[in-house]
Amino acid sequence: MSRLIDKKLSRRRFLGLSTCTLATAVVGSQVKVLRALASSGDITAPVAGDEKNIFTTCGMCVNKCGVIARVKNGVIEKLDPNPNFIKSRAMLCARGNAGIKVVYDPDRLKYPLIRTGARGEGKFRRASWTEALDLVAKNLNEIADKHTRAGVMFASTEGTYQDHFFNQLAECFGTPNTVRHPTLCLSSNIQGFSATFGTNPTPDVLNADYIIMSGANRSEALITPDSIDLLKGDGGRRKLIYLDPRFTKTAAKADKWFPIKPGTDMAFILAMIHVIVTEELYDHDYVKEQTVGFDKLISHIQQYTPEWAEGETDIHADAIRRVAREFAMAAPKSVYYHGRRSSFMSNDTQMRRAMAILNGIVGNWDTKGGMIPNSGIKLAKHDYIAPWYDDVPDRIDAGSVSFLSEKDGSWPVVQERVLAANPYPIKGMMVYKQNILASVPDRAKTLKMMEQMDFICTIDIAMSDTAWYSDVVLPEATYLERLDPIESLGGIVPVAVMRQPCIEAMFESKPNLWIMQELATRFGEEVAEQFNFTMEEYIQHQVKDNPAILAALQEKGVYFDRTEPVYGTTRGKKLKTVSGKIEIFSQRYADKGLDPIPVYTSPETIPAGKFRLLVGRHAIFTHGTTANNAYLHEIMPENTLWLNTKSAAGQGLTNGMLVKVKSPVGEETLRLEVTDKIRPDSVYMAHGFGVLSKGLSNIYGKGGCDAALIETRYCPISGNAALHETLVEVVPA
Ligand SMILES: Nc1nc2c(c(=O)[nH]1)N[C@H]1C(S)=C(S)[C@@H](COP(=O)(O)OP(=O)(O)OC[C@H]3O[C@@H](n4cnc5c(=O)[nH]c(N)nc54)[C@H](O)[C@@H]3O)O[C@H]1N2
Ligand SMILES: Nc1nc2c(c(=O)[nH]1)N[C@H]1C(S)=C(S)[C@@H](COP(=O)(O)OP(=O)(O)OC[C@H]3O[C@@H](n4cnc5c(=O)[nH]c(N)nc54)[C@H](O)[C@@H]3O)O[C@H]1N2
Ligand code: SF4
Ligand SMILES: [Mo]
Repeated sequence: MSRLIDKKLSRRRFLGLSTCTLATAVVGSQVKVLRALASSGDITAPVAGDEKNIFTTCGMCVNKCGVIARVKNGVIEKLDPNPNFIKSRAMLCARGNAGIKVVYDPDRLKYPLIRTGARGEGKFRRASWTEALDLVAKNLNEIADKHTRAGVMFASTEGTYQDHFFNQLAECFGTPNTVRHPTLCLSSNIQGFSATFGTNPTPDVLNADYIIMSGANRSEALITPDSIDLLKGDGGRRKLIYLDPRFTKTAAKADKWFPIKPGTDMAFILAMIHVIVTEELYDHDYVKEQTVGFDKLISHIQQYTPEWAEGETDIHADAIRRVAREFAMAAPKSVYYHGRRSSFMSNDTQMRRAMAILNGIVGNWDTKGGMIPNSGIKLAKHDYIAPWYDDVPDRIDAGSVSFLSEKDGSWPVVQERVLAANPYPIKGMMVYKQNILASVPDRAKTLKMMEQMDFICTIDIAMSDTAWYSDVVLPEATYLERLDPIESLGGIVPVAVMRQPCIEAMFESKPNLWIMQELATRFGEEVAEQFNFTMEEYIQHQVKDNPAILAALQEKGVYFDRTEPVYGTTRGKKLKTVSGKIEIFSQRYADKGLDPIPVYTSPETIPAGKFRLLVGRHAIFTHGTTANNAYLHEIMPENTLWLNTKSAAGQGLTNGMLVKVKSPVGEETLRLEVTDKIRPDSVYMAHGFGVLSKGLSNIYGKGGCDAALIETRYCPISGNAALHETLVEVVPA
């Protein structure tokens, strides 16, 4: 954020602007963008008559798989996987296939809406874009006048660079308060691995002989290519060890499933390190040359014996020893897979550090079958100059956690501080592609936070709960109707993708860039200037140093510069840590008063009659977003509460009955699923039901909402929400 760092430095960063050619003032209408696209050449390849096959990119989840849209007479008839798309191994999952129902959904947002009733009552009237945008600008400017520009926050989740424009608008508007999704998802993971390796690497799933996966349900929580590579034939060579309190689809595919006690993964890992160190199974040369702090680790892990860990994890000491030995024997083609979401417990960053250290000492860094630093496809950046406002204070969550991302902030901290107006009030909120009432812990608290706002505007494609509680709702064109920027998807084999409009945007929906440009003009000339380009120009600029990228996207729907991994480029070289080596002992952590080597603390004991609430993915849904999709809804019309057979019997609860789940912050009613697929001390529910919005007509009134039950807790190092620290009671409804 420009004004958070030194003014001169930020100006220097923005000097790049002078080198990029921006066209004269064009606030392109979407039609204009489409025309520009058509005139730029054969981005779409017509098949016959009015039939077209259009390469584009799935927008149903973070993976961004390659899609071929079959379009006939202006109607998308089918979505197929793009066989050229190496990242997803030419796969399109259930959600990807159901994407058509996002476009042709009677529930989709069609027109700008302005609230007429009380907040949450769901009374809106249709408005013109001009009226709605004028109202947004008027309100945000008024709030800025009263409370400085920091009085407005911008909340968003990533898309194919769409949220970059949103965050650019935030910066140009002049607020430091951007809150993005990482602290609801993976920020402690990134922090823990970066503190150790200087970067967050990707496990080489395809080539590893031994994979330990804990807290990552890759057969349901799909991450490409890992989900597919995990199941790929390896001649029976690869072993998968899986730790999860639930018997998931990944557990079903694993060689060994350990129903670990939730929140105790660090004990398992430290005990593995204990075995590997005391039995001298680590990579001696690698540890000596490429790591710092191993000597301190030796004394540190003496206390963490497998027998001790058995008491914590409920995994037999002999099994821990066996897994540790097998892991070390298979190295360097063995990985402790660290996954993505890290929002489990408030010690999550240190738990991820333990994972990273374990990987580090067996020498699997940047070698086939090990932990590989990500690479990406280089795209030219568009720079801009954000106007400067001297009265704007620091972020509202500044100083709250040890390593706060200036761009992303910490959602749980922001929620609490906005509510307390500490250290200053935030009275306006812009939301883009984020459903905070379903994804930020403690829905009642988030509602209170929203209630104290003078103005809320949400840009979405559906009437999410967050949109339902907004004052102005703006309809974005869906991903199949938009031209989105090129995005580099980093990984072991990186690819670049782009979204192309398959049909013209329906109703009055508009792409994000258009909405941002219209708001920018309302925030003044200086801001408008920063948005003075068409999407086509933006894309052309992205590929200015490598036009082959756009050509490949047009011809094959994907760009890649290699199909095979390249290993060892960083081996023996300085890593991006302070010491240049793998940091088993982190001086940076010590300097901040944090444990320099992870220290274990037990999770809270669960009293009789209570259960730990676990949340997690479902293969056919994306977060709280797709449950209302007509095709997907048919497969799973509501969520259930998983409860172990013995626990249910103990409480007189039976399969299929309606139960009340009570937590310290909320109460939800849903149907009980009695099952042996979960530990007796835990319950689980899928995300995405129990909605407040009547605008989600398929699922309104069905199932329960996990966010309504989860308490606000977070990791003090990364600011990541801890989603699994809440204990609940289950009683008949
Ligand atoms: N189908 C589908 N795929 C997705 C997504 C989606 O919404 N739908 N979302 C994407 C996103 S944004 C993310 S972040 C990833 C998330 O990917 P993952 O992190 O792999 O998925 P989750 O299901 O959130 O959590 C993984 C598992 O952790 C288990 N678990 C809970 N507590 C513990 C514990 O203490 N220890 C251990 N070892 N396990 C525990 C849960 O039971 C769950 O099965 O998925 C991505 N892929
Ligand atoms: N209780 C609970 N909370 C969680 C999780 C959980 O499992 N349970 N998971 C956590 C994780 S890992 C993550 S990543 C976060 C995700 O949480 P969020 O960041 O809030 O993301 P989603 O829930 O996917 O909500 C995305 C919103 O964007 C809208 N949308 C979809 N496509 C478009 C589009 O093209 N344009 C626009 N403008 N809007 C669009 C959807 O309708 C939806 O309202 O949630 C976290 N929070
Ligand atoms: S994993 Fe499924 S939903 Fe996600 S991008 Fe790929 S096809 Fe789309
Ligand atoms: Mo996530």
